[in-house]
Amino acid sequence: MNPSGAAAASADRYTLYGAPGTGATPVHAALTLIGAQVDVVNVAPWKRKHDRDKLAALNAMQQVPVLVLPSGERMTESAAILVWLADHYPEAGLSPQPGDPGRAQYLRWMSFVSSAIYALYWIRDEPSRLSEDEHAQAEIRDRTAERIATCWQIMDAQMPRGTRYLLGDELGVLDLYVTVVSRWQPRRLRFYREAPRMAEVVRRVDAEPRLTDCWAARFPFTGDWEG
Ligand SMILES: N[C@@H](CCC(=O)N[C@@H](CS)C(=O)NCC(=O)O)C(=O)O
Repeated sequence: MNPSGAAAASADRYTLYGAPGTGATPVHAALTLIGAQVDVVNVAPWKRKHDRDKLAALNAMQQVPVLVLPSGERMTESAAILVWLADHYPEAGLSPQPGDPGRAQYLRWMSFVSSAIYALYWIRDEPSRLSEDEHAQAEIRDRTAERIATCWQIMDAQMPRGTRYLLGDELGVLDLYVTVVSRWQPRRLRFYREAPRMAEVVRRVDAEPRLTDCWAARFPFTGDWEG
């Protein structure tokens, strides 16, 4: 990042709604790399009615992340937030910018992670949303785990080879997104098997020194975190 870009970013203050380990985590990681200020509001809507009520005024879907921009405008949808941040701070080098030959594939995979994988957690995290039957719920958990694994395989097979990160040699928002979403069920050990190319990348992002404090605060590597 160039020094004038860093100074501009550090004057910007965001409010980020979302508990540790949620889709707010890649957003926090992006804001950390950008150098912007972040006030965090730890809401866990799947756990507490109080948090759902609090979120309802900000996001009718009662989901996190919600990001309040310095202008006061509110954004939801993790992929859109990450794309917007990377576009808004081009000096941070977090995405191929409009006009870059890598832009189409970047947008394609950002959308893929959101729509093909992340969206399944609305069902996986609470299978009773689709069925009251406990056997059916177990089946839903198994089948969504398989579907997520297949999606990672499909994505892995199409990632370029020989680059440090998913789309090149610069760490970008797609890397942050995959690094966090790959930690959700069925978790990392399965992900490493299904997506060996992306496994190398997420391990590199886990170990990124600029993100050490962010990971420790927002998604610590503790217990049997890999699964
Ligand atoms: N499409 C949304 C999905 C957000 C989402 O599912 N967030 C989860 C936490 S990681 C949540 O708030 N779940 C509560 C619920 O869906 O009731 C996005 O990409 O931001």
